[in-house]
Amino acid sequence: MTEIKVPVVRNILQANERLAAENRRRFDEAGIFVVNLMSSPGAGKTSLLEKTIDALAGRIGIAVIEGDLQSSYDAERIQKKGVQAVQINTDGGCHLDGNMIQIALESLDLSGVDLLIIENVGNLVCPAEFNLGEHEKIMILSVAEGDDKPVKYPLMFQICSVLLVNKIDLLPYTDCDMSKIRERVGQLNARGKIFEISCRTGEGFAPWLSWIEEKVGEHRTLRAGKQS
Ligand SMILES: Nc1nc2c(ncn2[C@@H]2O[C@H](COP(=O)(O)OP(=O)(O)OP(=O)(O)O)[C@@H](O)[C@H]2O)c(=O)[nH]1
Ligand SMILES: [Mg+2]
Repeated sequence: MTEIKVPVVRNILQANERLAAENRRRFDEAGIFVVNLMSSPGAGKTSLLEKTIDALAGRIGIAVIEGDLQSSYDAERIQKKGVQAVQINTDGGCHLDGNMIQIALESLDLSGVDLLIIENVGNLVCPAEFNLGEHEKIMILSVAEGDDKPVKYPLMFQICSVLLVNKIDLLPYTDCDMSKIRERVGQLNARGKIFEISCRTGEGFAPWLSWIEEKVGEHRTLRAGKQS
């Protein structure tokens, strides 16, 4: 059994890598900075998008791809902010892949878009395995999930360049120890950035917004260089 299963899994991942590379070429040609946003269900991905859109709208062209098993709730939340959003329903699938992103892109007008954020399916395991063509992988951990998550789900913490620790307004009501999160994530991923935030109160948002604006600026410069 294992002799059959392993090559099949490898082929799926290789096929996905080709599609992700095509997506990446397309994003680079357009000079769009693309983020793959991951977390367990309910950690605050859509809340982060809503607050980030509120802060950056008018200065940065934003589009969003939403991934969920079912429903269009999240895309509707984003559209209420006046931002283009397309919903992918995986119909039971636990992660997005390169092909789903290609199909979703057909429904987006990328002219004037500087930043494309892909909200992956809520899951700390499978999304870590599938590249989408993004420039950065970002994850959210909410304090209510516990400070042991980096130990239990190490791959996700290893591959993300930014960890947003959300719901810090709830810290007094949990036994989550922020120093343990920092220490455990540091052991897995010494170069990753950690921002402590609350999507409820807005605390800690300034450094996160500066980071994303800086990245968008870098990609705008690349785009301008290609056009000149
Ligand atoms: N107290 C508190 N609640 C928050 C915060 N951020 C998000 N929430 C709440 O957490 C719940 C889930 O937030 P969402 O933004 O929908 O989470 P999500 O990760 O997009 O969820 P899925 O898409 O279902 O995986 C909502 O009830 C939010 O209001 C926060 O910083 N503090
Ligand atoms: Mg969501």
